[in-house]
Amino acid sequence: MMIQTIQFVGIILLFINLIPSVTGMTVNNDPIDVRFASSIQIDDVLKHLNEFQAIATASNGNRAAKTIGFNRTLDYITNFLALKTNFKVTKSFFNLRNFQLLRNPTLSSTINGVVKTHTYSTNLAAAEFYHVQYSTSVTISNNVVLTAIPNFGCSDADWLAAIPSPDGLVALVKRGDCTFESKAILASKYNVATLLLYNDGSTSNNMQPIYINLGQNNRVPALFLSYNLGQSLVSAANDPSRVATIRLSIVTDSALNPTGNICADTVTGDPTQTIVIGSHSDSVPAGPGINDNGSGSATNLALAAALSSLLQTSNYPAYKYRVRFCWWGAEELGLLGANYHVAEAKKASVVGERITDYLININLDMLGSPNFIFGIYDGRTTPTNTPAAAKPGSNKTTTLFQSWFDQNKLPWDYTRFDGRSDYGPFLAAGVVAGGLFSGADAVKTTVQVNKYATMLGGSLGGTAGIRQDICYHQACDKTTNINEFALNKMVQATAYAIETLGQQPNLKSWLYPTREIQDINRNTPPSQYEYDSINEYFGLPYN
Ligand SMILES: *[C@@H]1O[C@H](CO)[C@@H](O)[C@H](O)[C@H]1NC(C)=O
Ligand SMILES: *[C@@H]1O[C@H](CO)[C@@H](O)[C@H](O)[C@H]1NC(C)=O
Ligand SMILES: CC(=O)N[C@H]1CO[C@H](CO)[C@@H](O)[C@@H]1O
Repeated sequence: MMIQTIQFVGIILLFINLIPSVTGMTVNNDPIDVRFASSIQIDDVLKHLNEFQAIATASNGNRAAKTIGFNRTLDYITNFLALKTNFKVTKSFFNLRNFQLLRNPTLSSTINGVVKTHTYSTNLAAAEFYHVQYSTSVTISNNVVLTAIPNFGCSDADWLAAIPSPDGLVALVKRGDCTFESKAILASKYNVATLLLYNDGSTSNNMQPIYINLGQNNRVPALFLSYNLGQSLVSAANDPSRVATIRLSIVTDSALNPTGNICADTVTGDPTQTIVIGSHSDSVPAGPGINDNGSGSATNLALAAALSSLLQTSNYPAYKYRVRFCWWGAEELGLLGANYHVAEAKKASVVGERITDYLININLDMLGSPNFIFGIYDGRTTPTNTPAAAKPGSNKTTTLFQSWFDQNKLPWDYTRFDGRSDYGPFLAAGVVAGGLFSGADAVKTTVQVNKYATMLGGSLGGTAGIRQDICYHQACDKTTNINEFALNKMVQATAYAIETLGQQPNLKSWLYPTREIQDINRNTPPSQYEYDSINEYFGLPYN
């Protein structure tokens, strides 16, 4: 995985860097054609939001992945694209696994004939063990021998050194040194009956079991043990004078649900230089998801239709680059749609489908928050695992959005660029990213309200001390939860960004300036871990 990233950086470094003097407002000093930005109509966006609302109303109140409301959303998007664009539309399905405990897991140990039943509790301070998200099901009713994996179970060497060999046994592995996912992958490779992870006891906070998520791709049954329980089982397993065995059961619903991504490509433009505009098509189960993130999806649809008709206008300059609009499934469950797409692109060899064919990912998530900010992802603060290649371009994309708000005398704010939306997997794969965000559960500050009121006029300043979206992830995230003024500006800003990028004479060298990338590489050696752990997206402990 890491090798791939380095190769990608390598390819980028080969591009001749012309460093065009593009500020975002001109192309070779010619003003850009801004017909896209000015042609886009807020009503076209609102129309889609009303349709999404109608779908949710007719589908148990939401449009979440794995539900009929989500499927109807995908049908609506595909039908609209077929009717209103000449784009090439592709729907690709991936399997989404359920994870639901059907009953509490059980665990007992037998050491030299002494049976102990261990305590499961959702109160982690009282629990000796806890379930692991995406563990598979298992029932071990005969006594299966325990084996302790040396060190942290992070390398083949650790697993090969275990006595007895872990094949078919229950394996104990201590927290630390690598991600829990890496440990689980090795556990699966060495064919364990169950993986028992345990806390490391390094501080008083590291005694009890913790909640971890091994991700959709996990293939082993697993539990998480307290340090004390883990330690006592390790001592027994390592003591030749004792016989240590385990009985346990983990019963989950892990049914597979096919979930779709939709992408729609312009029929013109170089497929090896693609601009990807992404948004997510699912809502949370709690509500219709009209702001989160119907606003992004609806904007994406309106942009696709407007660009399709402009590009068929004879006097509108054709873009040198292909533009691909995508609607990712299952963002709310951990960026699964975008993650799947990027993972496939890393493996792909078909021209136009490879990760190296992507120049930039613009992400549209929440765009019409009622107590909005004009948030621009802050490209100066890419997550630490971002390859150098993606950094300068991400910062330039931030500046590009800022220039539109500045030209239009509108306020704006930087917003966190921490990888926790669908652009995360692209950025981690070395693709430049950027986008807009109108605010979720953060509180709008007095400073912000004053700034927005001064620049926009009193009532548009919003309300200090309340959240930017009071209906975030709730049933009230309906069409009434949209600030149309804010959404309108966000839509125009996005169209402007796409239009400016599309009209660059050499977008590749603008986004991937060789010298700056080399400087960053010289100062910061590439990070060791590939960013594809679901735990990292959610900030969960991962080692
Ligand atoms: C959604 O569509 C997929 C793919 O066609 C199908 O397998 C699944 O059963 C549908 N889900 C629901 C809840 O209708
Ligand atoms: C980001 O861009 C701004 C404006 O173009 C520039 O002043 C700043 O130095 C850049 N920061 C980084 C970290 O690249
Ligand atoms: C940018 C943004 O905040 N988008 C939100 C869309 O939905 C996901 C999951 O609900 C949130 O985590 C994101 O914050």
